[in-house]
Amino acid sequence: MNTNVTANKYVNEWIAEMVELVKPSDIVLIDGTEAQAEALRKEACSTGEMIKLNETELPNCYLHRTAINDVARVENRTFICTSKKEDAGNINNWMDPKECYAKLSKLYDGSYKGKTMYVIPYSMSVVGSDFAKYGIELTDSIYVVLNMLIMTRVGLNVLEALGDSADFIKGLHARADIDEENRYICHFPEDNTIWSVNSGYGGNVLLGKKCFALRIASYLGRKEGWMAEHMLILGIESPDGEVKYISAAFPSACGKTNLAMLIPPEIYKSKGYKTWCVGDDIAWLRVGKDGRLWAVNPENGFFGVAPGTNVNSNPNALATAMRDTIFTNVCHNLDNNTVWWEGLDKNPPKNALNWKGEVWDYTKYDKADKVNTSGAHPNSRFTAMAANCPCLSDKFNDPAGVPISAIVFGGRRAKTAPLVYQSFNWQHGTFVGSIMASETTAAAAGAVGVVRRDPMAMRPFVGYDMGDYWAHWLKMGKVAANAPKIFHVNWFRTDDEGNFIWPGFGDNMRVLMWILARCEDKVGATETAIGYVPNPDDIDITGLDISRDTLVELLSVDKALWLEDCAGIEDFYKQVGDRVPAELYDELAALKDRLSK
Ligand code: OXD
Ligand code: MN
Repeated sequence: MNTNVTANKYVNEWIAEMVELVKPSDIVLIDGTEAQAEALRKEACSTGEMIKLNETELPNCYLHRTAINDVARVENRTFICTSKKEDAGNINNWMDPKECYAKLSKLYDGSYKGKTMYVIPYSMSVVGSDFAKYGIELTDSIYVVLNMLIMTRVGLNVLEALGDSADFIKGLHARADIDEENRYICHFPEDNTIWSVNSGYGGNVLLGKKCFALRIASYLGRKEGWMAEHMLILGIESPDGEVKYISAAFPSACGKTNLAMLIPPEIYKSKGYKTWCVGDDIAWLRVGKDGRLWAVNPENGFFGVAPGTNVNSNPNALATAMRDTIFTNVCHNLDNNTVWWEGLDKNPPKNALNWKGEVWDYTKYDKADKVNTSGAHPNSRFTAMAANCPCLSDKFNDPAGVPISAIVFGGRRAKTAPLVYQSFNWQHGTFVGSIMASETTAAAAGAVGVVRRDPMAMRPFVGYDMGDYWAHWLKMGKVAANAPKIFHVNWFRTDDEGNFIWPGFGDNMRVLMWILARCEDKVGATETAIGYVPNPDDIDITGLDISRDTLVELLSVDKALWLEDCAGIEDFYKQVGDRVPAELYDELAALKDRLSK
């Protein structure tokens, strides 16, 4: 078999080695052309791997179902394989690289027999830009090829840009037996390598996304002096045409895509404000010559959660997903060959197959057992092209990226965190990011206050020790002379009955406007123990069903609750281990001190 499929000897040598391991019957180089993509779509439809949907209602859209045991990222089977365990840190799973290569080689051995190896050359960020990093993914799945064509920039121009360099990320994916007992998502940051086996689910197999653009990239960012973060990027344009950019980190499934594509409420729209989406999940940030942080979204599409997406919650995402989209694990409406998911509308299809491909009876839906009774899997997805997004920023393809005015962290806290607060400075802001957390509510689980610490929303995505990651944040604040201001928001504060108080969605812009006003020193604030909190009259609640008293409540800081939280923070820092920077312990001590006064 001819393994010289590119002009780059390092790429060819690596492919040859992998071919010897997985033993495909054929090799196909993905060239990024529409003709090749169309031929692959046809092939996937002929084997049942994908289903072509109604061309009139959903042009160029397809449905795919993963195996029932393979519907989400698997954090417990995700490993960072550094030669020293301590470099992966206590929060990551670690395996010795040699042991891991040996163990996984057995699983890969012959796994492509009778199958084609697809070679996908892809770029994260605009090809040829200062931000760009290149990868090659080898896969046995057409579904992966077609998703990568949407999510990343794929094509022969990537190989041209790579030239004869060995600087590319080597990704090997094999579906193998989709055996969950032998599923591994392994990262070898010292070797620029990712190995993924026994899965066909997006987050585990679209290796450009979490594996490369977060885990490997965060490792490279520390080495090279930049940052890879789990952040959306949003532009807010004022009536005079000036656009300011915010990047925001929220844990998975906490509304990043909704915020990234928000539609301004009438009070701002009528004045001429507009919003622009640069990214919904990942930001790469570099210090510009002006000392500001400049950000790009390294991806080229959206891998969004379908359930809950509708004309009210996120009309832009819905419009984006109405063409050229691959739907995964949603409900199939057989009457008109379209798709449906919980929360799309109030008309579940009567003649439909659920996400498992079984005949679905919508009357049996039970909120307490969504996985078994819903039409769409709760983690069902749409893979949609950024270019189809109605509010896509005209800077999306700008190789320089966009300058960030504010970084916003956000968790899901029923009581502790106020609607918004501003950190005192970069070091304190890093502390605020390090203590990010989400908790279950009484309404959801019956148990209030089960807190999962998710620093910077990066707990599952930092490719090295968490303490070192925080140290890198502190260092970046010193390098960036005009670093963004850092804020924290909480859209999820609840009343005594467990109902959300703040309306959320587009109305979150009211909070973002305060944040931008703070960045420009246009508005005051009240200094509290945890940071600067808005004066209630500075958040515009015109037209909302919220009284000033409720807003005061939303902005309140309960010192007793915060003191309790400090104990949890301390426990978490101990768990992270001895690389937690002393500056963060100083911040914790200072916080306790302020709270006790
Ligand atoms: C996630 C995602 O799991 O973006 O965070 O898919
Ligand atoms: Mn994400």
